[in-house]
Amino acid sequence: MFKSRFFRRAAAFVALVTTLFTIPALANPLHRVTNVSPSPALTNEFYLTATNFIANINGTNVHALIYMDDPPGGGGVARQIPGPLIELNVGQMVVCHFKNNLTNNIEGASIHWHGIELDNDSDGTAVTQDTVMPGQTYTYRFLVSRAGLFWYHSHMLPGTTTFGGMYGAIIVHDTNETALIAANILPSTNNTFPLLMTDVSFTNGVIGKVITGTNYSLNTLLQLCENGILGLPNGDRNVCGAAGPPGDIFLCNGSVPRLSGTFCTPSSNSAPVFFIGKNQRIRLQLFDESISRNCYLTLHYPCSNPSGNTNLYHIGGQGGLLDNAVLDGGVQSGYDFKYASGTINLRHSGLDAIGERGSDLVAIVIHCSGQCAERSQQNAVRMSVA
Ligand SMILES: [Cu+2]
Repeated sequence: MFKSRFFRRAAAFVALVTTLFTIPALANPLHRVTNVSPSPALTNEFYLTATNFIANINGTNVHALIYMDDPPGGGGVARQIPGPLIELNVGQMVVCHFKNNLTNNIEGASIHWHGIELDNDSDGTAVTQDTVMPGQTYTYRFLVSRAGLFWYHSHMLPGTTTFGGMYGAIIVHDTNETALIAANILPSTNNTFPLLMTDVSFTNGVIGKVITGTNYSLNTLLQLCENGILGLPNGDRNVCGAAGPPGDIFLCNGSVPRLSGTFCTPSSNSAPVFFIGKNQRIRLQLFDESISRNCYLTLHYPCSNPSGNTNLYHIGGQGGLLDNAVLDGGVQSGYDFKYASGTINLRHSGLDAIGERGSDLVAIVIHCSGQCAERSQQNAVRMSVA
């Protein structure tokens, strides 16, 4: 149970403030996968197809790989990086009809439901299942047992497909969360924003990494490295350090987060900027779906010295909601986080035991007086990424 006194007080305060019109976030919106089940409350049944896709990244057309929402008869959500958002409730059955339509995909593909407990025949990893080759299909079925922030990706040789754009977010709700939102302890769903972060590198529109003028896919780099270590033909130990470092273009919900236009009047492709009524709270559901990048994030306000509480509070993640909101960062109990208190460092990997792929955060958006005059009843907040 999430029971922060801090947020109970904040909720009481917010209830006294006039509710103001809120403009939707300007970050690329995520769209929910199409649930075709005749009993949608009980079962979320959908069709995902792995397909090649031309994505425009920073003005360049790039040969990406995506999961597309592909219900029979058409009408799915627009193709984009990332794949469609899968929003579930605890107790719901998931039935996912997967099809691999990728070209030049020698390792095949799958869907691994990262962080969700399920049986081996729906796990989608190479240790439990055969790969789904181009032209083949597979149906995954599982019961959702636990709330939290999760993600999905292919897990056969996942380097190339994940780096190429094949990933998406899974958000699992439970009745505890619903009650906390209804009681105004957690921010409303209108003020809740999922943000999926990852990175990519490409040359001439082909995703991969360049070494001495040649663009290699991640899987090719790994194969060259492994062959080199084993002394096999077609090996090259010199590439071993190249697959791991982060891609050089950072993506948030599939677009490059930069401020186009002004802070108060950003252009439509600016991401991620939010306009929120005075003193309301926002909830950010952050996902780090990159191969190796950690994301350092802080909130920015359109005034130079915002007074008041500008912290991001950690309220949960892959394990569901915490019992209490906590501040990350700074020095706590003698431990130096090496990043500022009230900011977030989202780690890509569980290898260091404290890494997490998903983080649930809350912030109170303070009022910056005199700024954003054309939106005098609103504040802009912007995430920055380092
Ligand atoms: Cu995973």
